[in-house]
Amino acid sequence: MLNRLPVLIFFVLIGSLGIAETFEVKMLNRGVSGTMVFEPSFLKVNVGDIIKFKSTDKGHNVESIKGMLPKKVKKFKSKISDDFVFTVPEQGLYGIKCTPHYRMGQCYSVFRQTALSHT
Ligand SMILES: [Cu+2]
Repeated sequence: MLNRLPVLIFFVLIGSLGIAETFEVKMLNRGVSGTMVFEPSFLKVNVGDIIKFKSTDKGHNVESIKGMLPKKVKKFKSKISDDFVFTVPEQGLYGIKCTPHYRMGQCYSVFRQTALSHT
């Protein structure tokens, strides 16, 4: 169910010894997993890796989800229909949403449950 939401979750693990990798995430009106999605909707990355959010379809953006960022990382939000590049600063769990589409469907309650289970 999570992969149908306009949300990207990624984990950052400690112990990266290699060269930083670059990942591309598309913001889409329709993807393999449904409408209004990030593809991929899940990433496992290392500190220093770069995530490029591509505004493949217009009308989307990237915003950190309150309570779903490592403590030292400041919240962030991109402009609608703009590409956004994020360099991963800390290990931990990151929740990213598309601001205009986050409240569509039942995604909000799902993410409350997820957030509560981590507290
Ligand atoms: Cu969107």
